[in-house]
Amino acid sequence: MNFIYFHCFILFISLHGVISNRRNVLDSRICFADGFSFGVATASYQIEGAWNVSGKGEGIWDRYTHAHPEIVVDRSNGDVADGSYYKVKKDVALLRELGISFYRFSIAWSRILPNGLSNYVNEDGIRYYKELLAELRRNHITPVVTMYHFDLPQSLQELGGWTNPIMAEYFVDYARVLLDTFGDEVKIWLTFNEPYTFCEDGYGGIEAPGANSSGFEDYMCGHNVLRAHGMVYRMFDKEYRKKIGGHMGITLDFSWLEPATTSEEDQQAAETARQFYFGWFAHPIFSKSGDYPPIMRSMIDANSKRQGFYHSRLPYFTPEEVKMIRGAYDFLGLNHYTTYLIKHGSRRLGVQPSFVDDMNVIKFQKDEWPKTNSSWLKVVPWGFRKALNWVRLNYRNPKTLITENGVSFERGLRDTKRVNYIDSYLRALHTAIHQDGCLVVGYAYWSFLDNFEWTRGFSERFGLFEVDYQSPNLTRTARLSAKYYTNVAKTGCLPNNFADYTYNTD
Ligand code: PNW
Repeated sequence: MNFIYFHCFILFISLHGVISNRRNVLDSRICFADGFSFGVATASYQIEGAWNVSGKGEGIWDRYTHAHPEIVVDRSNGDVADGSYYKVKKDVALLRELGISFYRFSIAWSRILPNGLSNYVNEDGIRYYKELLAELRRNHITPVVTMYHFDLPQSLQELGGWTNPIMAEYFVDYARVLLDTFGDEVKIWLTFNEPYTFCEDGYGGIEAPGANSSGFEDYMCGHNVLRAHGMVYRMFDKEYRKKIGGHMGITLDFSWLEPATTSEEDQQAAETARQFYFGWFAHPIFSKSGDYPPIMRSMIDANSKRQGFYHSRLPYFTPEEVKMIRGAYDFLGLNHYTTYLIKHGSRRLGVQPSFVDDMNVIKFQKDEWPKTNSSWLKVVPWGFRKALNWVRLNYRNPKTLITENGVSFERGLRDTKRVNYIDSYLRALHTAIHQDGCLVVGYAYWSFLDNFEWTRGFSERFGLFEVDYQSPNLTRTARLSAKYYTNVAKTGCLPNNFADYTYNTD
């Protein structure tokens, strides 16, 4: 068995439920199974920089941050970011130091296809990712590759971006280039990162491309992204699986949504919210019946009618599309950061029509929950366990890879709060696996490095490594959490001597 196959084997044929034999009977540490993998995650626009170098085409985040610097809190952009485009050797050396077994990164569509279309391939883009893959291979780190992490080529945005049904076909062409070019090296693929986030925030809100058309364009985007995902998965299954092997999934984000009270109304509202926020993309792919969640279908259809539309604002799939999309996965990539409380929205809320209005719930967080440097992110580890169990119960316990979990705090290397966050979330994950039976095969911390956090610029730092944006070579320095995570990745166990990571600096 060659090396890459071996790693995929280890990652995916997980020794689910088998307690690690790394320790002896007197060892009371919490340990993950031997087959469980630890990794870290990043995304192209957030770390690469080199936005217009060596033939790369313009992406929507290039255009958006240049045209509207005021949208980003510190008026920054990803022009330079972490300069990872120039630091393949350095970054992989740090990954190796971490002792992790996989690295999740994304490919910038416009670096490979500058115009978004497959008739012109940018050789330097291919060179860059090939170099990265070769370096990972040399260091025995398995690549997990996201095809699309928010950065559509600007030329395709001019055609309406994800609101245009033809985007699904262009995405298939792009995926074909990736599978043909990198399929020998990459065996674990994710089509999309967080369609909810880029459809709702990008087409329903003010993240790039900033369409700000909630209740319309967000649903169009979601519809075409689901079609695109299904089409790429079917192509992979039919034309590539036998030839190159591998596994394909999609990454969805799921913040746990807990009813604010025990009232029937709030329980109902929380379940509706889960179906809207997560089921929107999960139900068509992972449920037995496929298609949009019934509650989403009926509420948006009814609202559309009441608002005087002849057609529902939520598009309909053809029966063939339902079938194509249903079951289009080998595994689920899950991003989880935080938890919200949900109350029934007894009055119509804000703008009509909109996604939030369609759902008719009120979402908030408890003031007592520990704060972080991201306004949306409170530390609630028990929500992770609940989210994983909801997935297990609703979608027949799919094989799951945690593709992101992480937290932002202020600058500084003594990040004891981050160590606490990771440790508490890993404990919740361990319980979900070993007590509840959730089939989770690996975990990636977000993020490897501090990076460009979209409209929050460089103000929110998620890295295990701090990046000094003042220094000309963008110096990376390990935080305490890097030391903690290295220990976890190397031993597969959560340390008992937690104090080592909370009070000492070296
Ligand atoms: C993720 N929420 O998005 C993205 O995949 C990353 O690119 C990003 O850097 C990371 O989070 C940290 O911000 C999310 O509100 C944005 O729960 C918001 C939420 C979750 C994920």
